[in-house]
Amino acid sequence: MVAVETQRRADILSTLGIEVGGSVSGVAYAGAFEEGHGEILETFDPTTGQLLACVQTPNQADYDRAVEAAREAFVRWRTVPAPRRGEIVRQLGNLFRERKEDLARLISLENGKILSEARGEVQEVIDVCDFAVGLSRQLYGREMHSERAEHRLFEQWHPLGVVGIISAFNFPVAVPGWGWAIALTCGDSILWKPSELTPLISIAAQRVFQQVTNGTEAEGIFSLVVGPGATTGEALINDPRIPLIQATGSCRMGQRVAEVVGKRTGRAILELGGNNAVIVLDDADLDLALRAVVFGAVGTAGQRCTSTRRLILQRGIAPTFVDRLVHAYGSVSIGDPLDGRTLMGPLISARAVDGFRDGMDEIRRQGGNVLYGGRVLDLQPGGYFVEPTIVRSHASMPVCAEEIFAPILHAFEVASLDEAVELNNAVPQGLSSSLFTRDLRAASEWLSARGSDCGIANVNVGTSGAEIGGAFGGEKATGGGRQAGSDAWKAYMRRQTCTVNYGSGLPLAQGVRFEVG
Ligand code: UN1
Repeated sequence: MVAVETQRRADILSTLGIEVGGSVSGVAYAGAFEEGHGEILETFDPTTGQLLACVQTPNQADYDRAVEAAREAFVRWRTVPAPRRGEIVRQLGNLFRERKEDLARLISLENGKILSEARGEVQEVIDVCDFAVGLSRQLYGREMHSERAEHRLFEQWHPLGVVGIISAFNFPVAVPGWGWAIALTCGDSILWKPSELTPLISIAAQRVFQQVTNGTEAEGIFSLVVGPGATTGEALINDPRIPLIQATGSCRMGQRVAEVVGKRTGRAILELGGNNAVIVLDDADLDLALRAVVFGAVGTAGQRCTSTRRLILQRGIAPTFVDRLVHAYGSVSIGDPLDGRTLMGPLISARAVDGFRDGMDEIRRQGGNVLYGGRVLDLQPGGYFVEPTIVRSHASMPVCAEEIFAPILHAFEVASLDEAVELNNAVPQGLSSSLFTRDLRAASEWLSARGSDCGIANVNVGTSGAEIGGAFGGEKATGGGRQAGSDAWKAYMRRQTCTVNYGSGLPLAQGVRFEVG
């Protein structure tokens, strides 16, 4: 039985102005929350299974008003100079800084991730805001040399429009935060459809936005539509008023988004499932590798898109490493995510527990040998707890190609780096990957064109916990999108190539002659 503090839960909700089981609107636009006339959505505490609150969602008319408001806000916002937009993002980052602790507690409560990770998640928003402030003075275009005399040729970047953000429960503010911070700096406005499983966190974030932007030139640039994927999500992806959709979630969801947005020739930034592997070579620093694997596989209860799902061990160290890993798993404290001693909280929902159970059945059926865990836990009545699990698997098991969103780690043995790379690349997904070695040649091979085929390839660093400064995303079934740092901002803007003739002749490009009369 976990000790769960009921009073603490009520206190966390009261910072949102909500009583346990109370009702709250999930619809906000033009700087205010409005009544939502769609179905009522219930949100639960994954630690106890208890109802936290009832959330009003939009019907079609509410949704339309939200999109129109976002469009109007965009038309104003796009003419505000980018450094002034950056100033608003700076203030947003500062308010997230001030509110870090209470937002982290709310994340921990509604999502179930441990407090330290929840704090890290808010920090990720703060970091990306800081990044975006600098970016607001660096939305550089290039100037090329024209082949024609007395001509200038250059490109520039303009705001794109309303950005639709569809986010997942597992990073309820950090990943959508990559989108807001960058898109706002780029002069776009936001229409955000968060996960149905974590609506309260998005409502709290919307309040932060309103606190910063209301009464400024940024008023109304954030709109929130909490609603089911089948209605609100579908409305968003089908909507030609939304030129860009940033979507995070399962490969299946992403395929649907790609299909619908592609059909209307909109733009989509997709960040979908991962099936991330850590390779440990015989010469690796095993202490380092062990810590990275435990954090990657057990952290966030295996519910990151970057979670370590496959462990590829070179034969020489495989038995020792597995022994040490099993031992380490034995000391993982599972329980209330709001308790500072807990390392692993619950899964997000009863459905996620079913996914774990079904996944384990399938793994056993296909010949996987459970080395640790594998069971659903009855730690707290109504809570969604499972054991962190290690399985000795065979590469030929079809289930190893799937992303089961739970703390299940498949361990494989290989003879060589070549074999390990082949196995790493043999799954449909291509998000994150890591190699542990002390050998420069092996590391360079891993990062070469014939090495890892993933969007993220690390050396002596685990698969999860990327910094915001790099572009984040993956290849193949992971969707190909990039978010957060580096030059990911370019996807949130409209590129324009301009030619200016400051002479009195009209030379044609490519030497074409076309004389009239
Ligand atoms: C996700 O799980 O969707 O790299 C994103 C990480 C985090 C982001 C994860 N910074 O693990």
